[in-house]
Parts: sequence; C-alpha cells; structure tokens
Amino acid sequence: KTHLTSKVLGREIHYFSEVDSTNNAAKKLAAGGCPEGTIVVAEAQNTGRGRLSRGWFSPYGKGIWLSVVFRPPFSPMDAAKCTLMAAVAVNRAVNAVAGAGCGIKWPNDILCNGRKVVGILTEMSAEMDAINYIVIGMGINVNIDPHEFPGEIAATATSLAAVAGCQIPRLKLFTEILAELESAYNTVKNFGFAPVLAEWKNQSITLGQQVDVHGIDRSFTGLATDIDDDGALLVTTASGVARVLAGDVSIRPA
Ligand code: BT5
Repeated sequence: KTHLTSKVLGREIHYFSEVDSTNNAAKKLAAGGCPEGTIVVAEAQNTGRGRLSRGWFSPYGKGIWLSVVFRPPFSPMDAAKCTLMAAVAVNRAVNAVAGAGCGIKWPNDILCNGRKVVGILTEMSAEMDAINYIVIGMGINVNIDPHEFPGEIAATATSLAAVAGCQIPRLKLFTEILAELESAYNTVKNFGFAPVLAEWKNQSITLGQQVDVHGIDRSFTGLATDIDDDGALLVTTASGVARVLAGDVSIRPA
C-alpha cells in the first residue's frame, strides 16, 4: 500500500514491470485523453530515452523510471521552464531522502560529486498557442551498483546509493518526488515561474562556472552567469552574452 501525499499527481497510476519507455506510454495515454496527473512508472525500460534519440540505461528494480502527464494552462513557450521546474522538485526530493548534496546542471541533469544521478526528458504536444499535454519523464538512479553502469556511462554516472553509502527506499523517494513536483507545479500556477527559477538558481551547479556549450549549430566556451525569464542559460563570452535555450553544456574542470 502506498501513501501518496500528492492530490493530483498519481491519481491514475500505470505500473509496468517492463515497458519500452515510460514517456512513450504516457504520451499514448495523454493522446487518448487521460487526466492530468496520470503517471507511468516501470521497474525496467528496454528502450529508455534521453534527449536527441540518446538512450537511458534503466535496469530492473534499481531506479525510478517515471513519467507524469501535465495539462498546464501555459503557453508552449513555457515548456523549457517545465523541465527546470521538475529539476527543482526532484532535486529537493533526492536531497531530502538521500541526503545526497546534489545540484542541478543546466538544464535537465542532477549531479552528485560531478556525476549524473537524474536525467529529465520533457515532451510536449501543442496546437496553435495551447498546450495539449506535457509529459515530464524522470530517470533516477537509485540503487544501482556503480559497476553495473555500461562502459560508455561508467565514467559519468552514479547512483544515490553509491553516494549515500546505503540502499535508498524507492517508495519513500517516489512519494517525495510526486509531492515536490505537485507543490512546484501549484507554485507556478499560482505565482508564475519566478519563484521556481529563483530556486533553480540556488540549486544550480552551472552558474559561476566556465562551460563548453555544444549547441545544434554552434559550439563555444564562456562563463555561465545566469538564466533569463525563459529559462535560457546566459553565457558570457569574449564577444558578448550568448543565450542558450537548448543544447548540451559541460562544466570545465576548475
Ligand atoms: C536525459 O537525456 O538525461 C533524459 C533522461 C530521461 C530518462 C527518463 S526515464 C523515464 C522517462 N522515460 C524515458 O524513456 N526517458 C525518461 P540526455 O541529457 O540526452 O542524457 C542522455 C545521456 O546520459 C546518454 O547518452 C548517456 O550518456 C547518459 N546516460 C544514459 N543512461 C544513464 C543513466 N542511467 N544514468 C546516467 N547517465 C545516463
């Protein structure tokens, strides 16, 4: 028996032992008219996805592979900020439950000791100026032994258990994530994105760092100074301030 404290998130739960991708399942449910707050959670994903058709390693029973359907009254232009909202909520939850000292790397990663413990994938369906649905997918490495990570991510990934030095109760973390996500969503609906963006800045490990930006059409280096009201990362370079709305950012070792 679970004891969810969220009221809207999780009122409809689709639980799979194994699924291709919880985001795929959630998008199908959303397209079929499921209510806001519907969640999809799986013990394992066989084609877990990152951004830009990258993969997401999702072993059985060792993580939280979770997607949430939102039907926000926002503009499609606000979708990027929903990713930041989710990062703030999940970071609160992992730090509360695992005591892990994690921070947010722009835009969608949560890192501990410089290694990735959480990835977030936001996908949207919009028509004209209205959002039909947003699916926010979260992958949390909970009780993965670091030796289990496949070669290509072994050097960059870690798990909450590895950082905390003990197994982390998944159900408690899952409940906490839904509660924090619902609270952050209510804040945004009532007060706009400003409070959440301010908290994002406090939890950021990117601001104040030299970063390498790998955009879709350009790559450059600079000092990450701020995020703007759209959630774009502002990077100061020799030739001015660049505004990065999408792309990959790596933090240069000090
Ligand atoms: C992300 O993409 O970080 C978004 C990941 C979202 C996963 C969740 S799980 C539930 C839901 N259903 C899905 O199908 N997806 C979402 P990106 O920033 O593109 O990072 C992807 C990269 O992270 C990969 O190319 C690997 O290098 C690395 N990676 C893959 N699996 C990882 C893991 N478990 N932990 C840490 N790094 C990983």
